[in-house]
Amino acid sequence: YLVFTDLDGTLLNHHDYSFAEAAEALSFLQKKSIPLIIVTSKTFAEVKLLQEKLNIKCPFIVENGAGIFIPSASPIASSVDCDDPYIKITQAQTYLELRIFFKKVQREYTIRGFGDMQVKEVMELTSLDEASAINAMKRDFTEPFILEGEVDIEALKKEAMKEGLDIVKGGRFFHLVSKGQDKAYAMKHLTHLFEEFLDKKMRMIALGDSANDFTMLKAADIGVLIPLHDGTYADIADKTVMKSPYAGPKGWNKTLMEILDV
Ligand code: 2M8
Ligand code: MG
Ligand code: MG
Repeated sequence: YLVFTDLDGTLLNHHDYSFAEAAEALSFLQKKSIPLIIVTSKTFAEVKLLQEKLNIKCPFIVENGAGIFIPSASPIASSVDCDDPYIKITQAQTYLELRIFFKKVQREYTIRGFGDMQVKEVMELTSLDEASAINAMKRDFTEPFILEGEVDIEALKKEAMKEGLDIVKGGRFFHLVSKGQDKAYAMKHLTHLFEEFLDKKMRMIALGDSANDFTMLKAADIGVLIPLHDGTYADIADKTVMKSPYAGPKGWNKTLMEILDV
């Protein structure tokens, strides 16, 4: 198995970003050496720190699928001799390109992105502490944004598509992303690398709670939809996806333990 997981509202509690309730399943994965692959809207800087807290050194996927990072010390990277601590795989447009588009459409749409905000504002919107908010603002590929007043998000999406971009919805924010560079795409890409390296077929388990996770949940062998913090489920039109009974890390833990038959 490879376990792919979203963070906010999935492995991390929506309110305080804690993963304490997932301790049991986390240590089971460690014990069995099952790779835990983070697939998130968060940035490289945010995930790097979290990996240290989780004490894992697995490859990970940042900014909604835009970037895959493989620690150069991991076995899967052993065929290359690399000075950088991480090998980066990406086909996404850069943050600069996205910001140029963003500025242009701001003439017509009342949207406000992380690039327009001070650290304080990001802290207020996310309840992240200062250091974490600063890390969330270190974007390489995608722009989280909020709507101010009436915004025709479908029309904006069409504008984005014309430039090879797209808009997806996370837990708190909309995200301007590169078209096709989504969580499912990155998950499949990384799984393929594992399969080539290990020379065997891997089964993908994927867990997530929001619309930006749907492609990944559908593409996995086992997709798990975690309920939102209010107990309701995001509206996924797929009967093959399992529904976890509890929100956040509690549901993550329970459902993963069931799947792994512990
Ligand atoms: C943003 O992502 C979340 C994930 O679903 C959201 O849209 O609510 C990202 O910008 C991420 O970098 C940040 O840590 C997070 C904080 O809530 O928000
Ligand atoms: Mg989430
Ligand atoms: Mg997410």
